[in-house]
Amino acid sequence: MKGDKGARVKPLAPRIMAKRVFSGVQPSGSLTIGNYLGALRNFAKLQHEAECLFCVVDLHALTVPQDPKELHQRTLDVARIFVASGIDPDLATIFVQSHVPAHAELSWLLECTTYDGELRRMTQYKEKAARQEVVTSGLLTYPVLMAADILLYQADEVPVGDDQKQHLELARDIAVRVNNRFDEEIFKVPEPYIPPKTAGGRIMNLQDATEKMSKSAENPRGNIAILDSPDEIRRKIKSAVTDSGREIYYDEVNKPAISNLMVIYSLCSGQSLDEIKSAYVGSGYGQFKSDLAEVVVETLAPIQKRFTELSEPGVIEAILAEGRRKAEPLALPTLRRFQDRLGLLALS
Ligand code: AQP
Repeated sequence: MKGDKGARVKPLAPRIMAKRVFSGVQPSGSLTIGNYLGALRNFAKLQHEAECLFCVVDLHALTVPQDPKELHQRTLDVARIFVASGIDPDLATIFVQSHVPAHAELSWLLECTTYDGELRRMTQYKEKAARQEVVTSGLLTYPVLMAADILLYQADEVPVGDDQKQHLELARDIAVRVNNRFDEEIFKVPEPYIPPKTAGGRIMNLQDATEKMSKSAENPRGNIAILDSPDEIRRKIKSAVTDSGREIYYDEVNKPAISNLMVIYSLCSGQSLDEIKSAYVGSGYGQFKSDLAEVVVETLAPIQKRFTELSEPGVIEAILAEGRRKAEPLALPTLRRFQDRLGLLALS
C-alpha cells in the first residue's frame, strides 16, 4: 500500500484471476483476535491468489442498537484494521457496504424469495435475539443481506469463521432457488472457506471456552481486541480460565480452555500443537500463559503500529472511495439482471 496523507490510491489495471472472493466484517465492536485468526489473516493470503472484495458491513451492525458516533468511528477503524492486517488496497477492493446501495436493494428482492422459517432457525439469530430487549426485524433478516453481499459479486468463495457456516448455507440455498426458478445462472453458488478449529475457525472466549470470542460480548475480559495494549493482553491472558490438571495438551472435549489457548499460541507463533505440548511438559499453566501473552503481543504489535499510521486524516477515506469505485460496477449488472427477470420495469 502506498498511502501518504490524503493520497488517492492509484487505480491499477484489473488483474485476471481465476476466482473471486468476498467477505465482510461488521463494525459492531473492537475487532478481536478471533476475527483476526479466523478471518483477516486468511484475507491477506487470499488476495494473492484471487480477486478479493473485503467489505466493512456497516448495515449488518445496525441489526442491534449502535451509537452513531461509535459506528462512524468503528467503520473507519475496521477498514484501517483490514489494511493494517496486510490487506493491500492495490490488490484487493476494500469498501463500505452502505456505499454501494445495490446491497440493500438486492437484499429486499432476496427477502421476497426467502422463507420466514429459514430465518427463524438460524442459530445466531436465536442467540442474539435472546440477548436483546427488543428484537428488530433486521436481526432476523440479516442473513439475507449477507446473501445479497455475496451473490451480488458472483463470488466463488467466501472465507469466514465457523459461526457463519449456517448463513452461507442459506446464501447457497437462495442462489440455487433463484437459478432454478429462472432456469438460468443468475447467481453463482458460492463455496465457503472455513478453517478448521485448530486453524482459527472458531476462537473461543477466554472466560468461557464454550462461547465463541465475540467483539460485541458484554464482558471484554473474554476477548483479546486487536488494539488492546500489551498490558491489557497480559492481564486478560493471565486471568483466562483454564481446565483441571496442569498438563498442556490439545483435547477439545476435556481441555477446551487450554486447547483454545494452544490454538491461539500455535497460530501466532507458527509452532504446531505437538511442538507446544512438548515445550511445556511439566511446566504448568503459569509459564505457558505468560509465554502466550508475549507471543500475542508480538503478533499484534506490527498491526497496531500500522493502524496508527493509517489514522492520518484522509488516508483510509481515499482507500474506501477507491474501493466503492471498483465495487459498484461489479455489483450493478447482477442486480439489474435479477430486477429484469423479476419483471421490474427499467426506464432507459
Ligand atoms: N471467535 C471467532 N473465531 C473465528 N472467526 C471468527 N469470526 C468472528 N468471531 C470469530 C469471523 O470474523 C469474521 C467477521 O465477523 P463479523 O464481524 O461478520 O461478525 P460475527 O461473525 O458475528 O463476529 P463477532 O466478532 O462475533 O461480531 P458480533 O459480536 O458483532 O456478532 C467472520 O468471518 C466471522 O466468522
